[in-house]
Amino acid sequence: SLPPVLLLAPLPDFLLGPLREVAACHDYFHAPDKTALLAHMGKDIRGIAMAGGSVAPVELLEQLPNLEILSVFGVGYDGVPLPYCQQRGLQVTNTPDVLTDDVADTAVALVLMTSRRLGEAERFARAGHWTRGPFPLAYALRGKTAGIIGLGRIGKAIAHRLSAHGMEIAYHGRKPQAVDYRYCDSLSTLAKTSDFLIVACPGGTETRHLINAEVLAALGPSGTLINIARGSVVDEASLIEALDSGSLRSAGLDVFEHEPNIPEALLRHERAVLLPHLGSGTHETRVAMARLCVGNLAAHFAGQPLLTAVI
Ligand code: 8YV
Repeated sequence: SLPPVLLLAPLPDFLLGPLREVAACHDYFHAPDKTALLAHMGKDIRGIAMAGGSVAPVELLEQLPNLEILSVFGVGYDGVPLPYCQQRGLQVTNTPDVLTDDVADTAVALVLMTSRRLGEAERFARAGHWTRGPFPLAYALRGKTAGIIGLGRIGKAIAHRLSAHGMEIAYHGRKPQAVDYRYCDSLSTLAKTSDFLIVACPGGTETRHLINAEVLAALGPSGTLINIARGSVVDEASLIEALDSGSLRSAGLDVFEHEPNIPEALLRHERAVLLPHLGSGTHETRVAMARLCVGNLAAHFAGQPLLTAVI
């Protein structure tokens, strides 16, 4: 019989198909009675499959005494309580690298959409306003500074792309790296120096509300905030205030604090470009992510080395 695996998120068919060949899937996310499912299956569950944005609370993991592995369908594992997993000897895997290019492309798209006001321009054209006069001028990228928070794999791919657009690159992270970009040892220095502040760091408690009113004030009235990482990194209330008061020019967001819910104040804001967390959302990348997510579970249950282990 196949090892029982609990599904904590809605997962695509091209993941579930191959997963069902190596595991018996129990859909916790869609279960009408989660308590009954846990009472019935909890002690047998050996694996978890979840998405990047989903959460595996300790209280749930406590009810799975035979759990061995959590496989995240995403690179971000901020929904996994890592210290608890470490202490219990649970394995955790994610899907790095395969999504780097698509997420970086999404960041560049948001930079272009905000700087050139492409969303507004598209709405303008569709509404037939062009016949009454031209769309207002926007802002160029050449010579502007992109400040990247978190120069990891995705941050570097964003830096590479934006350099090709003629932008200066600065970054902030835990430590300087052997790269040609300018390191800023504080977030407010980075924000002050940046025209576009780009969030590309992990989510979780350590980075919660890193982008607060003070950082947004340092970014200033000609600044733009871009977030392709996690909604939790940005204090959304402060962001809305900054946009409303004009102390920030614009924002390009693929992630939100309480997604899929987006605050009304952002929905109605002309200078906010909003995407529904689609950074890695291409056929090619999601299939590659699914292969890793299932491959890690399959490898574990076959007693083979994990493909992409976090711990
Ligand atoms: C996905 C993500 O949206 O990789 C991540 O951390 O947030 C995204 O790639 C998600 O994991 C797929 O549902």
